[in-house]
Amino acid sequence: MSTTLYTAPGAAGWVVHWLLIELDVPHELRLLDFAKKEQKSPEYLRLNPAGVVPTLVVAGQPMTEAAAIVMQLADTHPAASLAPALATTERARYYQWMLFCANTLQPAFRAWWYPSEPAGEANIDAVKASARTRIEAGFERVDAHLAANGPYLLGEHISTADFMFTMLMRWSRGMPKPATDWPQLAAFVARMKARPSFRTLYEREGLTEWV
Ligand SMILES: N[C@@H](CCC(=O)N[C@@H](CS)C(=O)NCC(=O)O)C(=O)O
Repeated sequence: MSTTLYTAPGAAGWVVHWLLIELDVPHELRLLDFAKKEQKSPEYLRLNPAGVVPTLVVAGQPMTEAAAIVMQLADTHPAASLAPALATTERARYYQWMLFCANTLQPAFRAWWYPSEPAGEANIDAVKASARTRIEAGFERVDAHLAANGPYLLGEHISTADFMFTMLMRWSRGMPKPATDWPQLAAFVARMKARPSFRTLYEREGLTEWV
């Protein structure tokens, strides 16, 4: 079954790429060049009409939305136990943290990185200030959660939510208060970075920051 990931270095496909490596899924990597607007090319828009990355094409079927893709990868590779069993309390918590990442934190990062989108160039400062407040509140919440319920978001068992959250932490590295300023988050990410797949991911995307 052929698998192709379209992403850009360090972008939202980072978590998908990381899980493909972690799960040992053979795949082809297509790194798009944002400077050349390759994510807006007619060929790519046929796969992902929003013109964003990632897109994962499995056996000819394109799938978009990073969080949805990683949940699907966990379910289709059950031996790795990266998602709890259906209809359990743990599964409910898993949905909660995945959606917290995708629905609460990730849009705040989109606003931080693309601040003219919500309300034009004139409101960039207000949009960034609001994004920063929301991101820091999210980190505060997870830091307290890990202190009480860690070491991972679901407790003892690692899940795709931890990989997703690590990506969001990484995106804060140049912000006024990066995620690693919170002690539990710093300890958490040190564990995630120690995974051999993390190093491979960095090599394949050609990344050097936040190692
Ligand atoms: N909700 C989407 C958001 C994806 C997204 O915003 N990707 C950014 C990179 S992190 C992108 O492709 N930006 C290029 C653009 O908007 O033109 C997902 O999670 O897949």
